[in-house]
Amino acid sequence: MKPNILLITTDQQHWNTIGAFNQEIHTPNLDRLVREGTAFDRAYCPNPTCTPSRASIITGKYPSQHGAWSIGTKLSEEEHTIGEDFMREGYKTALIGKAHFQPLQSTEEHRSLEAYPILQNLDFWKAFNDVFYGFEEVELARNHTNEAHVGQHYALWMEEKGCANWRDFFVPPTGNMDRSKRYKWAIPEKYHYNPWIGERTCAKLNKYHENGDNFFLWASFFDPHPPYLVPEPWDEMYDPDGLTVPKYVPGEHKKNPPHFQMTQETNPDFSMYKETPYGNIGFHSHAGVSEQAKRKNMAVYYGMISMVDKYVGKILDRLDELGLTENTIVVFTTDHGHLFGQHGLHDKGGFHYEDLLKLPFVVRFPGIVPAGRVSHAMQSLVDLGPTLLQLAGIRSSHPMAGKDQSGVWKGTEKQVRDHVICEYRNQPTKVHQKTYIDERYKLTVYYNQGYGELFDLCNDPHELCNLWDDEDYKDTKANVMMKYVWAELGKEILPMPRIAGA
Ligand SMILES: [Ca+2]
Repeated sequence: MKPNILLITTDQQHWNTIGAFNQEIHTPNLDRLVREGTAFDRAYCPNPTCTPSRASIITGKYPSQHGAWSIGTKLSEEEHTIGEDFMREGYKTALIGKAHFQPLQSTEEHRSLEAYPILQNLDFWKAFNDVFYGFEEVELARNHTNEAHVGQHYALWMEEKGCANWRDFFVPPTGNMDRSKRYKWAIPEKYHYNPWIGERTCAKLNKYHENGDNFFLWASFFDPHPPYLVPEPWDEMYDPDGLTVPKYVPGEHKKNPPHFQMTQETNPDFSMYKETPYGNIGFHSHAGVSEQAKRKNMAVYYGMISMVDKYVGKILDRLDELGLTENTIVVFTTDHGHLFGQHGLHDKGGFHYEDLLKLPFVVRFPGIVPAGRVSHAMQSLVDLGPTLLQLAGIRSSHPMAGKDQSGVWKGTEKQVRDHVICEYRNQPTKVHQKTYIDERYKLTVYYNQGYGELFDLCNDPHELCNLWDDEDYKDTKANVMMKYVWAELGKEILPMPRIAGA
């Protein structure tokens, strides 16, 4: 019997936000997955932003290979996706929630469906039944909390549910919500996109069960990505004063590349990093967030995660009710991490700390993937494609850069990778960096720059001491640099096998 695949992702969830490992947060359903499956404590994104990382999930390639190198770009429809492999083998495929494979603006040359104004043409989405990047059925939205990008299937659903005034809960120009409102979102929970994703995912499960179909189904949640906004009671679930807030160590950026220190200034001039009309994520002042604001942000961020957890629970319950649990591989993860005060930084950008690159990552496959185990084997989101296909007994028709982790997930192999690589690029030549991470060291290089980062994750797990210019680490740096260059060569894709002597 072929296994089913249920991929559940959040957006921008810090690795240490599962209750089973962090007593300050309550996530009973994720804890259940941890109990019933294997949690990986060294899983990484290939890029700490949405489009590049999400495109890596469905292509098994790095952003420098699949071409969607930054947000604001588009994954080419020519790229092969794992959904196409699943479809070829008779699987039903669907994506519910956030795609973000395409940008918010469309041009003649680079057409985007996730763009204005088609994003909000509800009749178009009502009739939409094209295959989208290997997903036969998609039900999409594009807004994080109250953002004006609300539309597509989520808006249709709110109307179907009788929420005629849905525009009241979103900011202008789409809606009329006051932009200055933070933390408590007036939208009733029943109209929030979490129940929408939960309900529609369960509806797909019902249908697949009824028809006896194998499936590759992606439930793609939007939270806890900022803005920090969640309906009651979740906004007040956590007492801000009861949380351990991340610390900034004064002076910690002294040995870091210049953009780190600049974030701590009140009015930094980042203009030298900009070579297109589009800005660099995170390249602005991060200073001036009060202790009180940091606490409240964190409390609401945790509330957003706990709310997602409730709807993850509903999906897991439905698997149980339909008798699908035993034969379904469930993977829970996120597209990248989040900074909420660590190193004096907020949100994301070219700051390759573990907070941003490392992910929560749990796999459940009863009887096949050991239950209640924590594995230290390194994982990357580029590995998801090859691994899921392997577990389904499907050979991809196209080569991928990711590694087959199926033996590691099953516990029959200790590890298949001794490093991961994370890429980040916001401009054609500037803000172009890559990070190599192995068991102990993390090295970050910047295109055409003499500066960089070397952290010893064993002796300096909080990444406070950059060893890049440290004379005592000169040989170590040269060694790690060599390994990084090898890793770059090793991740190259062979588009076809060599089939002849000449
Ligand atoms: Ca994201």
